[in-house]
Amino acid sequence: MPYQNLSLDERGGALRITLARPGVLNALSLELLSELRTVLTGPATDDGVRAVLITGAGRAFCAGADLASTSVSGDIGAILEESYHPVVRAIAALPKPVVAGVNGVAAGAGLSLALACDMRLLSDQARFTVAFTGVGLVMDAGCSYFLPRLVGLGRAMELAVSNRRVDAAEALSIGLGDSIIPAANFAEDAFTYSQRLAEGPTLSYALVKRELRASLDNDLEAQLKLESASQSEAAASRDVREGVAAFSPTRRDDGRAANP
Ligand code: T3D
Repeated sequence: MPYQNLSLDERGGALRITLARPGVLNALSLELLSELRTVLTGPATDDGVRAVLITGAGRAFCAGADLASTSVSGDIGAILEESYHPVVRAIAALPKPVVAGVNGVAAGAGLSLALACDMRLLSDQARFTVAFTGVGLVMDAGCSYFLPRLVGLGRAMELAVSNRRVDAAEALSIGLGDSIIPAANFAEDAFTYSQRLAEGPTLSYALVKRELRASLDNDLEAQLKLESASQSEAAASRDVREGVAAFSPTRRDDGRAANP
């Protein structure tokens, strides 16, 4: 299926989704959001896809809502529910790691999109600005849920009212990013990073994603229950049999095997 606002490529079980409106810093038109939702609830759910990378074409990750095509005087609540929330929910629901490859600036709902992902891999040219209050709006598309959980309440408030630009080094130090790689070969290196995730134990990663996301809201008792249930599921999988067998004395080739 052809997409007008995204490009897709797949390698070694990793699906790369590139937001492709570089002339407007990959700003989110309703068409782009609709295509993103289609991919996240379609091709990205295929069993052969074991990791997803979302990144941006050109010098930006995403500048947020397309302010040139969006009317902020209409029923924004309905627009959010119809166009933005399905994307945020689809990322949460995918049972595989979804990485934001933040190649450049992420602003407003572009920041929200990066925060909705499971991890944020930053180019050394990445920068963030909350931006919403700069145009008289408030955080949306999950920003007010994820941001304080990642950076703390006070810092989230400070970022939201100042709209100052946070560079990659600061983003890493406050928990907005998880690692930084050089911009020079970012598109390729971020794809390789996602491919490595795709080679890992997919069920294990899916269950860890479920545990971590649930921990944002669960109390200790609920989380302990979820860990037990998740561990039982993981323990029944082929990945765990292979992983544990690698430590079995009968498989050792260093001459120290216990049971000849
Ligand atoms: O109804 C709804 O959908 C409401 C939902 C709202 C959610 C939101 O996301 S609200 C927040 C929206 N985003 C912003 O307010 C950010 C606006 N952009 C900026 O502040 C700056 O562009 C950046 C900090 C992101 C980058 O600055 P810089 O100096 O690197 O680039 P620039 O020169 O400002 O922008 C380059 C071009 O992209 C420029 O077009 P031109 O002059 O080259 O033809 C600029 O107009 C365009 N652009 C940047 N951001 C947007 C945009 N076009 C449309 N929408 C944008 N958000």
